[in-house]
Amino acid sequence: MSNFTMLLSLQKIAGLLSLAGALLIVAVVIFLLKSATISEDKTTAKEKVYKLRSRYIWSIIIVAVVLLAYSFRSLPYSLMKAKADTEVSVVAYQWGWKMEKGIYNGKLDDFKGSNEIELPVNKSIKFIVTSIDVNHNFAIYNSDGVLVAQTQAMPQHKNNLQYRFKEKGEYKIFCLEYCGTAHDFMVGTIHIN
Ligand SMILES: [Cu+2]
Repeated sequence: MSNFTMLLSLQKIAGLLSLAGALLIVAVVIFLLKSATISEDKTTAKEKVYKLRSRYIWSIIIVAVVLLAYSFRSLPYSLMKAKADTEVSVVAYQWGWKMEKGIYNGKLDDFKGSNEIELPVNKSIKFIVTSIDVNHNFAIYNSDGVLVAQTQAMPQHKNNLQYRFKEKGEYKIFCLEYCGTAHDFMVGTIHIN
């Protein structure tokens, strides 16, 4: 299943959930309208409402905590800490990308890289990203055109971006930070084999 179809099915789930929520509200309103005709002692009614309210709040808290804990699983921080299998140095410039395997610590003017690189599938790749001139944004798109990872490319600063390519194919790099006239032509390619 591609990321795009996954997004679509997520949207369907969200749609069904909001429909269920709307139906629940309608049901509550109908219940309130019907029960409004039954007369009841004020103090006992108050107690009932308070009990219901605290139950309601506690169930919301429990649901929220469970959902929060569940969503932590998709945070990328553990991936970032894992040791990388391959390092790639990336230097952005007006207007293109230079990439080369390995950690580069020399002068950026001397950096020889290419805007195309071959990398292995299912390995943890650490991109060490910087810029030789202005701010750029190093953004990787898969063959479906879905953004899979990105980081800022900043002068005098190195940003680490760790990513594992799970599918073989051709990935494109675009700049997501407007950096001048030929910004749109800053395209690089990553071949995952
Ligand atoms: Cu740019």
